[in-house]
Amino acid sequence: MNINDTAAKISSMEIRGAGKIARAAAQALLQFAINLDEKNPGKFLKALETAKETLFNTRPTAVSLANALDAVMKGAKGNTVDEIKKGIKSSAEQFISSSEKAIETIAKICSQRIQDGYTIITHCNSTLAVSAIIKAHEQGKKVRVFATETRPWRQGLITAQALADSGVDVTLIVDSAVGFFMRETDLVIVGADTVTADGTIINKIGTSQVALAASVYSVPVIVCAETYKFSKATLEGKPVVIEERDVAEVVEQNKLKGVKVRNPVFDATPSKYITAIITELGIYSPHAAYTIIQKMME
Ligand code: RI2
Repeated sequence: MNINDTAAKISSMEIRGAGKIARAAAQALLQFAINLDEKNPGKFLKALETAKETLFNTRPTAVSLANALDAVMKGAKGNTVDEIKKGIKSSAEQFISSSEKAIETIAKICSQRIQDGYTIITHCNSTLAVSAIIKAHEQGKKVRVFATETRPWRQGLITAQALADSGVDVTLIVDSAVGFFMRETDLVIVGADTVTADGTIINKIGTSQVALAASVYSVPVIVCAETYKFSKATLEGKPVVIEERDVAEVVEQNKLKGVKVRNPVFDATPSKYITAIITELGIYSPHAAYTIIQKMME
C-alpha cells in the first residue's frame, strides 16, 4: 500500500481507531522510505516530509497520528540515504512494537480495576477498552457490558461483536439509553484520541454525555490511553481541532428540506469527570497529564 492508499483509507475510516491509524501511518511512511529511489539526502528528506504531510492531513483530531509520524521522523538522521533509511526503519519498528506492547500493558492494568460482578459501559470502539474487558473476563471475573451503538458510524457494533466473540456478556444499547443504564453500572471504560495538557479527554462524540451521566450516578470513568495520545501542542495552548465529517453520515441528503445538519465526530470531556487515565506507564489522575507530556518531551 502506498502513501495515498493509506491516506485514503484513514480519511474514509476504512482504517480507524486512534491507535490503528497511528500504526498504519507509521508503517506507510516506513514503506515509502524503503521504496524511495532517491540518492540525494536532501531531496530524500523533502519527499519524506511531503509523504508525512499527506498522512498527517487525513484526520485532524487524534494526536496519535501526528505523534506516530514524529516518532518515525526522529529516525531520519544520517549523511547518506542508506543511513537515513536505516534510522527510519528502526524508529518506525520501535514505534509499532511499543504501541502494540502498550495495548497489552494497559489492558492488564485496567483489568485490575474491574471487579467480579461489575457492569461496565463502554462507548465507541476502543482497542484498549475492549482488551481490558476481555482480560478481566479471562481472569474469571463475571462482567456484563453495555456497548453504545455510537452514531453515526456505529462502531459500537464492532465492540459488541468482539466482546461476544470472547464470551463476554454484552448488550448493545442506543446512545440515548446511557442515562437509563447508568444506574445499574459500576464502571465506565473508554479510549481516547487525544489527551490535553490539562487532562481533558478528546474522544468519540458522546463520550462527554456518558461521563456526565456517570458523574450523576457517581460511577467512576476510566480512560485508557497510550502516552502517544497525549498532546504536546496543547502545552503551547494550541486547541484540538474537532473533526466534522460529511453530514450524509448522519442523514440521507434529500430526506429533509430546510434543515441544517452537523456531524462533529469527537467531543471534549473535562478532567473533573474523569477518575483516572491508564497509560502503559501506570494509572494516573487526569491532572498528571502535564507531567506525562513533559516526560514524553525529555
Ligand atoms: P483505540 C476512535 O476514533 C474512537 O474515538 C476510540 O475511542 C478511539 O479512536 C481510540 O481507539 P475513530 O477512528 O486507539 O473511530 O483505543 O473516529 O483503539
